[in-house]
Amino acid sequence: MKRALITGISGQDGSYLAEFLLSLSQPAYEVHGLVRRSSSLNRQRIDHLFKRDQDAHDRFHLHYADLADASSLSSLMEQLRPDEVYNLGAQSHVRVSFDQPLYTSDVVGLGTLRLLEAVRQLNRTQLVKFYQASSSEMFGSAPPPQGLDTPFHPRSPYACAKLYAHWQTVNYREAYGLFACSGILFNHESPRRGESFVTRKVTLGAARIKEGLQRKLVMGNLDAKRDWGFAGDYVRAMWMMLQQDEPGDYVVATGETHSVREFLEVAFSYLDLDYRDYVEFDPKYTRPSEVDVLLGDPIKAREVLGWRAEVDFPSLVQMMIEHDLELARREKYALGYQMV
Ligand code: NAP
Ligand code: F7E
Repeated sequence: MKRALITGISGQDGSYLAEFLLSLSQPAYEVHGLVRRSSSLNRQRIDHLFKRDQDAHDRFHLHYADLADASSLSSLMEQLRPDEVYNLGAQSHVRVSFDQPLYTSDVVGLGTLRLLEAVRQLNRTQLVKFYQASSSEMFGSAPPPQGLDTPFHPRSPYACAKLYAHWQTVNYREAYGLFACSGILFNHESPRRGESFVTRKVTLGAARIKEGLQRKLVMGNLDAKRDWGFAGDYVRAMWMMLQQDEPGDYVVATGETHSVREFLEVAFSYLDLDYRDYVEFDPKYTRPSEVDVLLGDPIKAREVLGWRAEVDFPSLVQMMIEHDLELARREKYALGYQMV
């Protein structure tokens, strides 16, 4: 039985990764997640993992700790002695990072270093493999396509902090021989995506408009282009990186790019609506410095890991729209019920 520790387990990727690891049998995994204390519980994405079969339930555990608190990380590492550590925890919203640059840098940048230090101590007595959730935002304004040889040019406090964490990961590999991998993942989405990221904002908004629960959708820059894949596909790549003989860095992407406007068009048209009748602009949703075009080159992931994205753009939009339409219908039903 292998033991994995995941930071950010309550987030989109953490939930899919935990689900994936628990589904494996050769080897089977015991999955430990780091959660931080909040005044109300925030476990909607992982609740179902406790309700699976008894066997999976017994192999799934949560622990209080925080990337801002080094002592909690080293205690956890000492107590659990994991074989694999996946660092997915982050203040992951790019727009918010302009409002909270110091906090974002602390959790995303120094938080990774705190965790790497705890891993380095444990690695003296046993092999610990480390995965760092790096981001295509690190490429920023570098012209597309962006691959492992593309120079970085970050355009937000979030991206600068991720770049710091990326280089610390590379340096811990080179300086201490740590089995540390940096996965540079392009945008990946799902029905579990946070509601304030653009794809989910669109699919939730379109579904609520369809059901008469909302009249308009207020957005920022519709010309930005992103390489959007499905989160469920991307967590497989994280695991594959740690199963190689040698550690390394990888770009994980679909190799296709679409604008926010195209996403709107496809999403609304699934519901027989024209987005132009509903979308309004507000500069508060723009960023002081934007990343215009992201388009990844995942050649190494394809050739070395044998990984490729299985869900294409139209299927991803459809999956998210169908999920959010069901949510909107339930919301409408609950509202009607309250009025009776
Ligand atoms: P997400 O849904 O925003 O989840 C972030 C997770 O980090 C949540 O579980 C959150 O916990 C946790 N967290 C936040 N602050 C923390 C702290 N101080 N200590 C410990 N945990 C903390 O993000 P995601 O989309 O799953 O992304 C996973 C990782 O990949 C992140 O590092 C993100 O920056 C990176 N990434 C994402 C993408 C993408 O397109 N999704 C692409 C490239 C890289 P709470 O639930 O308590 O808030
Ligand atoms: O924005 C534009 C916005 O917030 C995408 C994170 O997971 O992926 C994500 O970062 C684009 C940007 O994601 C709205 O200006 C227009 O150009 O969904 P997003 P992101 O900034 O690309 C990377 C890879 C990460 O690592 C991050 O953690 O959409 N946009 N109008 C809007 N964006 C938002 N959020 N809201 C709007 O109303």
